[in-house]
Amino acid sequence: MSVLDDIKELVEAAQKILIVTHENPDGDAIGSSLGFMHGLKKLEKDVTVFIPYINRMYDFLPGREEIRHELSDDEKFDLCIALDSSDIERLGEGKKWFDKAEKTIVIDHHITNQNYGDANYVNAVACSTCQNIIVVLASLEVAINKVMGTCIYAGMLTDTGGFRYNVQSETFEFVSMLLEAGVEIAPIYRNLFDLTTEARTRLLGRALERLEVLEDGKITYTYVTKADEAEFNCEDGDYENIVNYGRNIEGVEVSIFFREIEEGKIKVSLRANDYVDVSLIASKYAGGGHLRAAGFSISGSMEQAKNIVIDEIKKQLQ
Ligand SMILES: [Mn+2]
Repeated sequence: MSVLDDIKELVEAAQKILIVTHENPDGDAIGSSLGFMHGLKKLEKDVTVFIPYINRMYDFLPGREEIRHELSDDEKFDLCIALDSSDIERLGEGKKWFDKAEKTIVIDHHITNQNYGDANYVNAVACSTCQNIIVVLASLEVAINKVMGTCIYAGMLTDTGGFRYNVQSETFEFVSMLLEAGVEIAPIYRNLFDLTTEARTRLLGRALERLEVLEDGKITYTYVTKADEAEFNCEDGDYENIVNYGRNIEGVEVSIFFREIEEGKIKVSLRANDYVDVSLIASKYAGGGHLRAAGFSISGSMEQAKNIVIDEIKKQLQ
């Protein structure tokens, strides 16, 4: 029996089904959860999606209002399905419910997946968990409709950075199926990539005004303070993506973004384009990240943080 048969058997045997996903859920986590919820409902299952916190950029997704942010201790589920989470710890609050469920299924696309369910469908070639959901729904003989397709497309779009990364020819065959189901892609793109708020735009404007370019155009940096965020009534996360504006300037290798978290504490975000390994400096300051995208916090004033970090980056450029 294939794992898809195992999943079918587990789903058929269950009535009350819980879907959980990883902490700090992204478009793929939320899209796959909602897309699969809509699909399982077609099989007349009683489906609950539990995600403690969701950024409001995902509010447009159909079924968003059904997501539960809390569960009470006496609730019981026949089956718990973990989506887009490579290990059980990443489920955060969802872990407890995964542990408690009678049976469990894991659907994911991370090559590092720990296969922690009773049945594990992990296809790491897929661009997203959402793409794997299309396969699982087909094996459950659920026809994808516009509502399911909209959620699934959102996950495929975000996990591939707008179909730039981790994409294969089959990715577009799956997208083609979603278009056949009636999915309208323009509003999804607008909601996820273009739509912003006044606060976010004003904070970005302040940061761009302050942008400095150093070392023959190879380094750029800017910053925002707590006072800036208060002035524009910013929400948490409104500063995200500012660092990429510097990175996108022609000739820039490293973009640095400083953000005052509290008095005497500065968060530093680093982005590189081609050859500087920004994870080196991040690990020196107990931060984390990847070769070309990393971050860490540093104690001191904004001026001190700027001097230290810019010096480090200059050294790496030599
Ligand atoms: Mn994913």
